[in-house]
Amino acid sequence: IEMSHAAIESLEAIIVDLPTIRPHKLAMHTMQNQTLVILRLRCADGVEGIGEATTIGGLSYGNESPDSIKVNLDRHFAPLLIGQDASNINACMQRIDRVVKGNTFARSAVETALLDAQGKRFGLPVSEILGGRVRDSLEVAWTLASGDTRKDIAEGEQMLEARRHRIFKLKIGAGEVNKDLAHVIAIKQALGERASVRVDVNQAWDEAVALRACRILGENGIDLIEQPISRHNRGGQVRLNQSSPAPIMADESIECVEDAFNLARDGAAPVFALKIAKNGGPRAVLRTASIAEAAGIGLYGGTMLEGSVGTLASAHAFITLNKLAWDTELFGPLLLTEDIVTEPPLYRDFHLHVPRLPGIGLTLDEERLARFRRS
Ligand code: MUC
Ligand code: MG
Repeated sequence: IEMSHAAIESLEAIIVDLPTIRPHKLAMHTMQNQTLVILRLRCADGVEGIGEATTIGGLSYGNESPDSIKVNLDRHFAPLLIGQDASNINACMQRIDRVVKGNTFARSAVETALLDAQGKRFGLPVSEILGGRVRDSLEVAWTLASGDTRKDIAEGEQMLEARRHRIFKLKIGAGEVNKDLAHVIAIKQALGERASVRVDVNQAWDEAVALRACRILGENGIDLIEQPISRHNRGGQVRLNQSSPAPIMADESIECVEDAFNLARDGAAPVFALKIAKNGGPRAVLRTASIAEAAGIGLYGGTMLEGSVGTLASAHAFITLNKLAWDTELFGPLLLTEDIVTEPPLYRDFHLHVPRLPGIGLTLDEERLARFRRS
């Protein structure tokens, strides 16, 4: 194959530590800050694509940590990609497929950077490179996870008042189950019909606990129950799906596109959380969306609490979809007190507005990046 004018010259993976507005309490980890991995992919035609691979709480959420993502990008992905034609995204990603197992977070950063570069090269938003957007904005849920019921209710009221969010996800599973249920019911009663209230258990319950708890949540007006039990208990997920009065959403159960197929085949969940990081990028997540659509499974635009880059990369993919029945949770940048881009994403009237600029539509702020990058 002849040398392209857009040959990939270098990949640089940068770990960035950013402060959060408050602690964010999940079943397996309490975040005191957030760590992003930003990827800069430079091409011979002068175009730079940017991508992001971000997870939650080191290794407490998934199989990749910020540190392992950086090492794997530097040592394993970069040598495969340097010299390749950046404008042929299919060829680049298939070259990775042949050699790399798993590592969907790192893969997602690469696929995002290639899409961003392609968009800048042709003057098109990533959504148009993906075939075209069918909307310009996405409704965004907020997660109430301060760990305190009264604070969460006050935060929810503020968000409603500011017209920023009217869908709330509560993170439970760390505490005693009856206390968690009381916490959820108190918040639902306070917010009432003004809000959609959902929970994310992050796999913390066993099947017996979940059987009872899902019934109580459903009877108390909770709209959606995310990943109540372990991703490994497939039989339990299928049984729970048959007994729960409130719909179940698969999150951790999907670590790759093939997981999505197997969950759909088994009838394990009527709703899928779509996350670019867990499928291998904005194109890869659309393959999971296609599987869900074919199986009659509802879609939700999920997040790994990425910063602006990963959030808008996700949004460009999600705005190409026919239907997102459960909306999205693309609020990552709003959990951070600092950003590393010149123009942060725009949130208004319950929605994230997706720019019609080339690529993902963001420019790195070099001064801020230098300040927050890990040395
Ligand atoms: C998860 O488990 O879904 C998404 C929103 C949030 O608050 O945490 C995440 C991760
Ligand atoms: Mg989740």
